[in-house]
Amino acid sequence: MAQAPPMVITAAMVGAEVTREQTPYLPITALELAEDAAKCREAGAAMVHLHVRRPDGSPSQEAELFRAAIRAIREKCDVLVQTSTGGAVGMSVDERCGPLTLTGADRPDMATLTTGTVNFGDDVFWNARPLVRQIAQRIRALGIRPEIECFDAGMIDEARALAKDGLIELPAHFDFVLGVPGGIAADVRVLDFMRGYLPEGSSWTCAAMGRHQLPFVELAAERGGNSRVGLEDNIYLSKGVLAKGNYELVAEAAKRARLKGRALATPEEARHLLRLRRAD
Ligand code: KMH
Ligand code: ZN
Repeated sequence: MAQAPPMVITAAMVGAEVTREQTPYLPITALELAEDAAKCREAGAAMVHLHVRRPDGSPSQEAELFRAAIRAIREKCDVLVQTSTGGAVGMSVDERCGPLTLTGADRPDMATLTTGTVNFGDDVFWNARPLVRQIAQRIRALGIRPEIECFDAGMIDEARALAKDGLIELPAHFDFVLGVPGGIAADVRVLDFMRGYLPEGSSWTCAAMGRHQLPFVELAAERGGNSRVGLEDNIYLSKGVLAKGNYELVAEAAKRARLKGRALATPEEARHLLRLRRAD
C-alpha cells in the first residue's frame, strides 16, 4: 500500500458554544487565540479552524474581530487559518459571511461550508439550499477553497449538487463532523461509509465530538485521513481533566498519530495537500 500522506491536524480553537464557565482555558481575545495557536503549531497543528468572540465571550462573525485575530495569529506563527461561516445558530447569512470580506494579507486560507440543515442539540443549524449556495458563491468569489462540513451523510450529496452548478470544485476537502446530538454518530462504521462515499480524489478530516475526539484521531490516522481536535468540540484531555488549552489536545493528537506511523503535515505541506492558494 502507498505510504499515507502526512496528517493535517486542525485545531478548532473556540467555536461559538463553549463558555468560560465550562472551561477557563477557552481563548477569547485575539492575543489569547494567537498565543494558543502558536503553541498548537509547535505541537503539530498545520491549521486552525477559527471563530471569534466579543470581549464578553459572546459569539460573533464580525470581520474586524476576525481581522484582529488573523493578524495576531499570523504575527506569531505560520499556521493556516480556516474561518468559520457557520458562526452560531440563528445568525443571518450576511452575518455568517463576515470573515469572507477580508482580502489581501488578511484573507483566510480556507473557509467552512456546511451543505445542509441539521439538528444541533436542541437548536437547528439552519442551512437551506439557497443559503448554502450564497455562502459557496462568496467563498468562490474570494478565491479560496471551502472545507465541506458534513454533519450527516446527505451533505456529501449536496456537495455533488453544488459542483454540478459550478459553485464548488471537485475533488474537494471534506470534514466529517461526527457526534453532534441530532447529527450523524461518532461511529467507525459512519467514518468508513462517509470516506468511501466521497467524490473521487477528495480528501477528508474527521472531527469527532466530546470523548470521541481523541480516539477518532487514531481511526483517522489508520485510514490515511486528517484530524480536527480542539476546545470547540471537546474540552477534556482525559476523563474529568480539562485541557489547559487547544495545544494540549493537539499534542495528544500528534502523539497518537505518530504512534500510528503518521508524520504530521507542516502548513506548507497542508497547503499542497488541500490545494490551497497562497495568501496575497
Ligand atoms: N457553531 C455551529 C453552529 C462551522 O464552523 O462552519 C456551526 C459551526 C460550523 O461551528
Ligand atoms: Zn466551527
